[in-house]
Amino acid sequence: MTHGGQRRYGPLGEILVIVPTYNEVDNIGSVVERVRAATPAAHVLVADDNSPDGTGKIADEIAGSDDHVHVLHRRGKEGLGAAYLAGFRWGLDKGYGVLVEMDADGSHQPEELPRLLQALKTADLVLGSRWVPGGRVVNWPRSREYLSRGGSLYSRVLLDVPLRDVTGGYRAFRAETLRGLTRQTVASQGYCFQVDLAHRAVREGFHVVEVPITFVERERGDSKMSRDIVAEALWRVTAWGIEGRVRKILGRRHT
Ligand SMILES: Nc1nc2c(ncn2[C@@H]2O[C@H](COP(=O)(O)OP(=O)(O)O)[C@@H](O)[C@H]2O)c(=O)[nH]1
Ligand SMILES: [Mg+2]
Repeated sequence: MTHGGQRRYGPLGEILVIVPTYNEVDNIGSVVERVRAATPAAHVLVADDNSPDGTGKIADEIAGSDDHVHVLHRRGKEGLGAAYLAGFRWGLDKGYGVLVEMDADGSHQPEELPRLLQALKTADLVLGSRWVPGGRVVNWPRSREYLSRGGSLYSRVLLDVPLRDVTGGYRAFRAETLRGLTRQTVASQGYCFQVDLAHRAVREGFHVVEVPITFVERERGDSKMSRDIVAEALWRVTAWGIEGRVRKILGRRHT
């Protein structure tokens, strides 16, 4: 358990960048190439949910000629959360010291990864943040910006999480942080997975740092955001909020 400040942090160890993919055939080559150029020592794991467009096959081809690139083939589309959990397990089993989350569509710029890793030297978890000073979003429709800002605000208020960008998916975890966060089952499937992990990190007392990023909306392929994903996030965050409040009230009664 950590409380920021005085704590001494160990060396980071080997880095694994996990890129979940579902139908990213036009993006996967470029994102892997950019990660390899920006952080040559890091390994990349593509976690593909058997994309019908052949993303997994392209990833295999890249992995065939680069020993720093790996592919995790999953049976079918099970959501972002499940793909990341499988990727984390793969990386933790192999002994990586840092596990990074990064979208395949170029929204999370690999060139900013060194800054996230620098911040992780004195943190347990680093969040790439669009909503801290210096952070920004390029080419997003208003509707998406409202949804994202609203989602973060709702999560912050309901869950008492002192973070600006709670829903973002560009993050760097120390392996020991991740082990602590996934000790209890993570049921979140869609994008509320990100809220779930941030909330757990704060609750467990981990030192979480937000680093400004420039998020660039995808130019190729389609977003997988859907009504179901928003609905899942809304009900789960609301349920966690109520649960937290009930716990507090019961806790007070006992004292
Ligand atoms: N493996 C896997 N990846 C997914 C799934 N849903 C989304 N992704 C990936 O997660 C990342 C973020 O999704 P995206 O559609 O760009 O969401 P948006 O940026 O919020 O519109 C992309 O790399 C997607 O390919 C899924 O069910 N399984
Ligand atoms: Mg995207």
